[in-house]
Amino acid sequence: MDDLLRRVQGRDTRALARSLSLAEAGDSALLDALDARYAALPQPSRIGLTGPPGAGKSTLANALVRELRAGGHRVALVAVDPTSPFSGGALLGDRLRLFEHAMDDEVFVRSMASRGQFGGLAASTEDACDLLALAGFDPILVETVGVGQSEVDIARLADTTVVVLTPASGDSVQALKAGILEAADVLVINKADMEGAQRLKEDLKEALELRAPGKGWTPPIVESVATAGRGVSETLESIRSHRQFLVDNKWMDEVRRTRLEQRLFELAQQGLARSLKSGAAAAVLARARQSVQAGTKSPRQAVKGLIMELGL
Ligand SMILES: Nc1nc2c(ncn2[C@@H]2O[C@H](COP(=O)(O)OP(=O)(O)O)[C@@H](O)[C@H]2O)c(=O)[nH]1
Ligand SMILES: [Mg+2]
Repeated sequence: MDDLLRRVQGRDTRALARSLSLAEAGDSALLDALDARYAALPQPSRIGLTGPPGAGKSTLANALVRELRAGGHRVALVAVDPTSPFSGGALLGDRLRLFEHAMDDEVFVRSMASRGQFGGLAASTEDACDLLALAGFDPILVETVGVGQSEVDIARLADTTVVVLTPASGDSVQALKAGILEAADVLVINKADMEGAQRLKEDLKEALELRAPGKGWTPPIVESVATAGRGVSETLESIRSHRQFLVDNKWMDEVRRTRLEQRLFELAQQGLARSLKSGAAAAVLARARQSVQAGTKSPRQAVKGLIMELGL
């Protein structure tokens, strides 16, 4: 494994692809080897892209990759689709993107369709980001579908979160409901070539004014037509401004601290849940289950007893 990671570090694309598959499968030898390099991992900037399905996230991400690449960056894109039924498979559009950049060692595109067997979506995406960092990619773009919890997940994964909306499907109302605005550092109205873009912009401005005062950053609203490359440099410019804002106000460290804290907590929860199913704890859990099934204890009482008995 150490040899594999040395090759990743040496920017071997095949080794990187293989290590990502192993990490996704929760391979403990790989993850241990990665952890052994933890202190020396580079800290590339991470850009999240989220929004409803069909908003044009992939199209925009692809355009951003092209622009970053032209600017001399070595850039990676991870597309995570928690709604996708297949594991490890890539959607057609993603395959096309893989193809576009196939001959370019300075661009790496990867789809992650599975939730990861050992841990949540966020956990395996974090590992993927670490491996890409090891391979020298900077920045790393992470695209996720903004459904349910995932936009919150991505907000903590990324230094800057770009929320992509479109006038096509009455997204602004939806966005407010899902709390997607709270996650946004940059707002993109994509498909600005379609009717309703101005209306959506007004709605978003209004919503931003109602938003709880943050750390002094108001998300800029960028209009784009990703298919025509319009608004791509403006999006990139807004991302850079947000990053500069984080640096200038010394927020970057806090962003990373919060991320580490949440990652630690998530891994602790997973670890505890796993150890509950084995060894001495398993017997305690079995007894708790019996008393709940016999009706002598409520589930809450049983858990309280279990936690006491385990000394937690
Ligand atoms: N009219 C128009 N169509 C777009 C634009 N951007 C993307 N699309 C189209 O919208 C569809 C969904 O795009 P995709 O990038 O796959 O969306 P994602 O699900 O958010 O990743 C595709 O058919 C794109 O060609 C745009 O700016 N204007
Ligand atoms: Mg997509």
